[in-house]
Amino acid sequence: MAKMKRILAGAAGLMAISNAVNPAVLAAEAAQTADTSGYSVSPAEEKVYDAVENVQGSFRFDQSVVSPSDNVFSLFGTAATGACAAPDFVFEDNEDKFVDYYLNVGGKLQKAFRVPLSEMVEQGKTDILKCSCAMSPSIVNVEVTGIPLANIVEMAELEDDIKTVTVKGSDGYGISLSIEKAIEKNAMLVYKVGGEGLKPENGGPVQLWMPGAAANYFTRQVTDIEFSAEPETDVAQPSQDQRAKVSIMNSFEDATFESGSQITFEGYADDFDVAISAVEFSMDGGNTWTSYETQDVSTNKWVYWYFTYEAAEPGAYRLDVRSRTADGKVSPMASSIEFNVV
Ligand SMILES: Nc1nc2c(c(=O)[nH]1)N[C@H]1C(S)=C(S)[C@@H](COP(=O)(O)O)O[C@H]1N2
Ligand SMILES: [Mo]
Repeated sequence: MAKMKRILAGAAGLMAISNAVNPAVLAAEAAQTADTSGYSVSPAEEKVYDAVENVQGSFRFDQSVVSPSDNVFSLFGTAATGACAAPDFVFEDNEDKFVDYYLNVGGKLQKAFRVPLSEMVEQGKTDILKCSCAMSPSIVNVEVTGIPLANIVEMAELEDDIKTVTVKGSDGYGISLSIEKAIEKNAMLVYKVGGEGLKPENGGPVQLWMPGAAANYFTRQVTDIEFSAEPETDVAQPSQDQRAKVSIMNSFEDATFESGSQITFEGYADDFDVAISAVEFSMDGGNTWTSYETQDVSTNKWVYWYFTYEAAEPGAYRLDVRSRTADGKVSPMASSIEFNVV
């Protein structure tokens, strides 16, 4: 049954190719068999793809896949946009310099204190966390080591009216935030990224990481942690057009595959502190989507997905991918890749 369906789809696809030279015939055919004969993306784009309805494949995801290290270096590296713009992650093994580095903990406290970085290292925890830009598609997922901000909160012995924390960098930058929210978002004072120390001139030795919040919360070169009784502020929402991020990461040298071969597409999906609930695939220009649920995902990491598709009949194809979130948001724009089957 499934095989027969595929043959039919393939035959229709071949027809679309052979008719492509004659726009009138193609238009007439498209009107008759709009769903299976192929589709063109926009009137301006001449390319016609063969359509596969309800594309089937095998799907899996793995949240512990890390970004290639050159991606980590160039995260937010598009200075032109101004958003998330300074390459921050230049590595250096500087653990021996930690002895001289202190974080000042103060504000409305009974007694201000300093935490030596050397002491923090003893409490260090390693995890894979994401850092996602609020204004651009940039995201990295990387192994970081740091101490939970919760440890500092505990050391501070706060009075009941102290609800707000501001983690400040050497340039005075810092966003005030409810202590509860910061802890809920797993705020960490990170001193190692990708297994190596953060270089001081690039945001090290300590950077605040809060994976459920956008990158602008990631204060570089932390020097001061200030507690206050100011009213609590919630975490700012990222730009709506960056919600339900999705991207195909393959870069095929020659995207031509033999009929019958297995093609594995891969990429990420993320939505800040909202869980990704599904990754969806279309090979008929968005007429039909095949949805794969992603259950029990952590919002501290990206969702790195794999979709293996068996190349069917020869033709020109396009795969579109989008993500769906636990609160019903769908990627405003799908990520796409073209390939040919011969
Ligand atoms: N100390 C400090 N930390 C900072 C900033 C800053 O200006 N000073 N900019 C923030 C912003 S707006 C972003 S998007 C993130 C990540 O950007 P980056 O690649 O410039 O570090 O750093 C954040 N941390
Ligand atoms: Mo930013």
